Amino acid sequence: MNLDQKTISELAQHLEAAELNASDVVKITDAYPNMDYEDAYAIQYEIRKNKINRGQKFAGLKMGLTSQAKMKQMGVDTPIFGFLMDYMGRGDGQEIITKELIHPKVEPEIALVTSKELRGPNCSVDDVLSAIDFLVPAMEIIDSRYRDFKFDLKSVIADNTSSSRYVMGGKITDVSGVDLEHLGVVLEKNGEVVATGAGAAVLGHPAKSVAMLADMLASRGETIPTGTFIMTGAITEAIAVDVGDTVTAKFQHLGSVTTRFA
Ligand code: 0L1
Ligand code: MG
Repeated sequence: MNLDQKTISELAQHLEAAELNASDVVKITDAYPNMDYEDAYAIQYEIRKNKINRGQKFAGLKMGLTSQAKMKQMGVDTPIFGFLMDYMGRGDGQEIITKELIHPKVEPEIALVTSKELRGPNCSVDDVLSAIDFLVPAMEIIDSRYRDFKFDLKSVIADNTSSSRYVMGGKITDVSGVDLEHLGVVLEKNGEVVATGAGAAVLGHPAKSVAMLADMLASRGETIPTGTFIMTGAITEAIAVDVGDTVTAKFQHLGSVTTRFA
């Protein structure tokens, strides 16, 4: 680590204020070019701790940069993870208040809840498949706090991987008999198809994303506890949205999920 605790606390407050005030900032590595990945996750965990200390509830974990396209764009070969809080979550059909966000983009994701603890290293796709309680169709609304989504990997990890809102479908599905790799999704904005994809867009298999999460947490001495809600990563590119837009993700087998940007 290159940053001291005081700087980590200040940067956590700086990024969380940008989130809560919906006002963008420049990437933090501009002022702290020597910060490392450990510092970046330390800032993210500090933001999480501050929210919990203020009485908000931890709701789950998310994987980000899980597509080859996004990893290539960032020049990296590993994904990143962030956290979700209850205030970020919406049910199917519930609205999202657009003015609470800076420049939201929507991406369809397969979400799941675990039925067993998952522990890395060497967590496998089979380990994950045997630890899925149920699947949920979901959408993530990413909203980087960095101006024009201009960031580097360390800055975006500190900014909780752009997490801002997520919407869960109303139907849960047992994983048995569901081919997550080939599961198709269609993303519609205002009734028009804007993106399509399949589960394999997520690291080749959405369960691989959860296995990598368990492995990344293991390097921190953490596990994925039983009952954890996890968003596995975007199946399509992220689509920019504006006030008045209605977005629906239609998943094969899992059903659909809709939100409107009020
Ligand atoms: O969930 C994601 O894949 C987003 C990761 C952060 C990068 C971005 O904001 O595009
Ligand atoms: Mg995402």
